[in-house]
Amino acid sequence: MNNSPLHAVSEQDAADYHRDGAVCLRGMFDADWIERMTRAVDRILDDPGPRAREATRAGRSGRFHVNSFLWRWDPDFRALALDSPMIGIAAGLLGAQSVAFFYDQLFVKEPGTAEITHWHQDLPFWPMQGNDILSIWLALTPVTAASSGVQYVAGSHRWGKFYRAVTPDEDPRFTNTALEPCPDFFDATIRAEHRFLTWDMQPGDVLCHHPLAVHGASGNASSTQRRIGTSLRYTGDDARWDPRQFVMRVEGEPEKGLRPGDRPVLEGVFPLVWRHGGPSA
Ligand SMILES: O=C(O)CCC(=O)C(=O)O
Repeated sequence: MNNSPLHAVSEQDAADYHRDGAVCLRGMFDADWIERMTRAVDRILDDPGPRAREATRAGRSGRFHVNSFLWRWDPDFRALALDSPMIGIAAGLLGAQSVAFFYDQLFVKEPGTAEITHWHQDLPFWPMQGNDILSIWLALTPVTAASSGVQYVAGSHRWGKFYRAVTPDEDPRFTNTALEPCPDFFDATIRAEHRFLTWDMQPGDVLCHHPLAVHGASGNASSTQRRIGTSLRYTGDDARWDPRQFVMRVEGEPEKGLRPGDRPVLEGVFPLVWRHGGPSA
């Protein structure tokens, strides 16, 4: 099982990430990781734990399962978060003095799942501010545009927009009506005005995206192929704790150890995973 990425993050990868807000890095995890995490996901689908959400509407086919903070109780997700190629990828793309783990999410769409992933930016959901917050979406199955590959609006992280958050199950607790809704980039007229990024992926490939990159995904039109992605988020130098209204609750009571404006690094909650020139914490 590889602990460093199978390929170093290149200057070109970093340039693509900064220009477009998203980049696909191929073959970063070996087959042992994929097997281990696929087994972990099977276990979690059977016994999903406290933060699971089923985003499949009543009467619709398939299953859209969303889960989070798995690292806090599942040993395989914990290893993925704290001791895996994720760390080298985050350090390589964030270019930070140090990197801390934020949280994980799991997105499973069974074959025939109609539910889309709404177009959104991540930062409006989070009690954080800053540009140095990287999401690394690891494919655990083959993924194509038709089987719900994540799509990005190229360059949208630089628009200066902060769109209203909409969760996969449209939870009203996130709905801040003071914010502008995110346009529907599936609409052909809107679509014609933008450049989109999406990649066919193999297990072990990762997508890396900026917290303000607009992204979404179709349903899973495949009748045979489950689609599994798990997104792990890491923070770098300019990330700041910002526990405002309409944002998700973080496990581990970070409000007891952090004040607004602090760098989100906190033992047991936001663990430091890498330091420039030093051993991992
Ligand atoms: O996998 C999906 O459908 C959504 C992924 C996503 O929104 C994310 O990783 O931020």
